[in-house]
Amino acid sequence: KSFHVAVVGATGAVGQQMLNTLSEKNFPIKKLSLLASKRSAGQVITFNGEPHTIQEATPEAFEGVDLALFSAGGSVSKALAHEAVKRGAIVVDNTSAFRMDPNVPLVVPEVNEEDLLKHNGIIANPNCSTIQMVVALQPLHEKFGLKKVIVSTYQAVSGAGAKAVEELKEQSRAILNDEPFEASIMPCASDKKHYQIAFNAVPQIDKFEENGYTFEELKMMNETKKIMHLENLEIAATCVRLPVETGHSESLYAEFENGNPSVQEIRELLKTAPGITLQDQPEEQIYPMPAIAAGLPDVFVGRIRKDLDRDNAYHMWVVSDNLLKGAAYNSVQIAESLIKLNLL
Ligand code: A2P
Ligand code: 11C
Repeated sequence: KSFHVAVVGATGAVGQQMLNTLSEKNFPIKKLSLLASKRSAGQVITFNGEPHTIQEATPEAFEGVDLALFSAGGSVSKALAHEAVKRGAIVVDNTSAFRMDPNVPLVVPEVNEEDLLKHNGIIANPNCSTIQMVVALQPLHEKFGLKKVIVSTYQAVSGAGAKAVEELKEQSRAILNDEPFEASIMPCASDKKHYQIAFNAVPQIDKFEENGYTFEELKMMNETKKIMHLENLEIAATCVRLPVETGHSESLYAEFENGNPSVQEIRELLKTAPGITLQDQPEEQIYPMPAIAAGLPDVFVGRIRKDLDRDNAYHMWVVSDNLLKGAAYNSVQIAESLIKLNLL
């Protein structure tokens, strides 16, 4: 069986990785529709050696589509996802548009694949920084019962799109050449002020909400509860942008309800857990880093330590490619799970 697949936002940072992942996984594609804004219509993109012309994303562009992978921003998803479903497609949406909708499963296959069984046409792909965290937490939760999480992130600019990567590169060049520069995208294109990202660390990702948290922080907190089915989890996030091109890093503090495993027990559990590569040999200076994780689909975990004051608490460092497991790779995995469960 093969499928008519549409990629919405095919010219973007995530869209490009969707195409790479579909190709690398040899996803069964009968026909491919590459959709983007009117600006890109007519542009040609090569997929598996074949030229494909970009079309404007319109409701009619979804005629005959079986699977639509959306990554063109929340407003595009809100305008077009239902149009695609109406025409018979299953939508895997990479934006935050539908993630907290109770009728929409929010899925990381290693954690809650079975939630796909309840889908109503749209499946949401979680935020990148949430995905890598829940992949690392789920095997520990299954054994020890997760009680509390405190996470601080060190996020790459590609999470904010292709233009943000350009801004980092241009600013870096300008600063190294002692030339003037302007910040026009980071930390958040739609917010009032913009700050330098090159040679900086910015504690704002997305806009601030009234409670003082940013939307990115709230996404991590709310999405984790939904994906792991842990409504009462105690969780707090602080999200920071760094001048890294690709690969989000996270410092995680996790407290458990049952037992106080040794670091070695935790390592053994994570070593065999799906989607995880353990890189934890401090004596050899082996630990995860974005420069090594970028381009790879796994979630990398290291620096596992017991808290020195609390027996049931642990610290660890989690790194993953935000465009792959954080976005495109997870979306294609969702599509593969749909096939496996006979839902596509
Ligand atoms: P385009 O290149 O035509 O602007 P990124 O996250 O890297 O910024 O990419 C955003 C993606 O979303 C791009 O593929 C972009 O296409 C697409 N996009 C932006 N606005 C629209 C729109 N109104 N309709 C369809 N696609 C859009
Ligand atoms: C970032 N996490 O790194 C954001 C990007 O909700 O899918 C992903 C936004 C989202 O900027």
